[in-house]
Amino acid sequence: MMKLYYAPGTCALASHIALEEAGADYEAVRLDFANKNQKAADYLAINPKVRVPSLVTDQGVLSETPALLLFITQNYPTAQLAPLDDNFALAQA
Ligand SMILES: N[C@@H](CCC(=O)N[C@@H](CS)C(=O)NCC(=O)O)C(=O)O
Repeated sequence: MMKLYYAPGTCALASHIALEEAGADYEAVRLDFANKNQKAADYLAINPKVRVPSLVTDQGVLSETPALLLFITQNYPTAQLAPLDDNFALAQA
């Protein structure tokens, strides 16, 4: 199962919404920035950029929001999160 690492009030919300809208099977892992969870060694092993979001997949870790959104969109086409039959329209989205 995929794991989304996020922190409240951050740009990870976009990926979180996309996973929910897609009906994806995933676990959301909340990081507490006030307690510097993003700097913990176990998280740095997932994302050395010290940032959220991170999406752990069977194929590896994605850690840039546009990449996560494209990956989710392409992997759940029936959710129709963005147009997949028009590359320009997809880029605009
Ligand atoms: N280029 C990254 C930016 C990620 C980013 O800047 N995340 C912020 C939250 S929006 C973060 O994790 N900051 C860490 C911190 O404040 O310590 C993306 O598009 O996902």
